[in-house]
Amino acid sequence: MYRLLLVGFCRTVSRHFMTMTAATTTKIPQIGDKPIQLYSLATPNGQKIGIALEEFGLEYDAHLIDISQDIQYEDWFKKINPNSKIPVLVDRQPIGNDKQPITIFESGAILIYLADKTGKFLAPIGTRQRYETIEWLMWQMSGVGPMFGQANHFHRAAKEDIAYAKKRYLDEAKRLLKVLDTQLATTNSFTSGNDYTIADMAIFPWVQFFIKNYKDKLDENAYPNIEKWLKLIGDRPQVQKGLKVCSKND
Ligand SMILES: N[C@@H](CCC(=O)N[C@@H](CS)C(=O)NCC(=O)O)C(=O)O
Repeated sequence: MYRLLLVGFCRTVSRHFMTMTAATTTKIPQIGDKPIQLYSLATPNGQKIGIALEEFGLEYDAHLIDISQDIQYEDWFKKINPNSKIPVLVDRQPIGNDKQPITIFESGAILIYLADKTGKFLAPIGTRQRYETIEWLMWQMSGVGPMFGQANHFHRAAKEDIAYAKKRYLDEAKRLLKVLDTQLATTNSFTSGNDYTIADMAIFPWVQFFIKNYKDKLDENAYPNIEKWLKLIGDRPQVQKGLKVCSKND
C-alpha cells in the first residue's frame, strides 16, 4: 500500500504540468467547523502533522489533497502555500492576541507552531533541551526528508534508471540512519533526550517508511536502536491514528 502511494509523491513537477493545471478548476474543500483545518495527504511529510494533531489532542478537520491530481497547483491552494506542497495548516484560533487566522506551511514550522500553541512536546525558550529538539527537527527537514525522498524517487519513480543517483541517495539514506541509530544509543530513549518530542514525530514516518520498504537494500540488524525506537513510537495509539489522517485508503 505504501509503495503504491509513494511512487508518485514528492516529485519534481515540470512547467508543463503547471501550465496544464492552471486551466483546471477544482472545488475548494469545504471548510469544517473545527478551529484547525489541515490540508494534507498521508505521505511521510503529511503524516508528521496527523501524528502531531493526535498527540497534542487538538480538534481539527482534515482535507485530503490529492497531489497526483495536481490540486496543489490550483490558485486557492497556492494562496495557502505558494510552494504548492502539503501539508498546510490553518488555525482560526491562533496563539496570542491576533484574532486573524494563521496559515502555516512547511511541516517543521507547523510542528513548532503547534508545540508553542500547546506548550507540549518542545521544551520552553531558554532551555538547552529546546534547541536539542529543534536541532534534530532541522536534521529531519534538511537531511532525512530530501535524501530519503530522492532515494525513493530514483529507486521507484524515475523514468530513467540512473545507477549513480540510486547509489548516491541510498548511501546517504544509510548514513543518516546510522547517525540516528548512534544518537538513539546515546539517549537510550527518544531522539533528543528522555522526552518524546516533535523531533520524534517528524523523523518517525520517514524512517518507518524507509526501513519497511528498503529492507532488502539495508544491512540486516544494522540499526538495533532504531528498531527499538520504531516500536516504542509505533505502539502509541495517537501515532497509529495520526498515520492514517488524509489517507487515500481510509
Ligand atoms: N519541506 C516540505 C516538503 C513537503 C513536500 O515535499 N510535500 C510533497 C508530498 S511529500 C508534495 O506536496 N509534493 C507535491 C509536488 O511536489 O507537486 C515539508 O516538510 O512540509
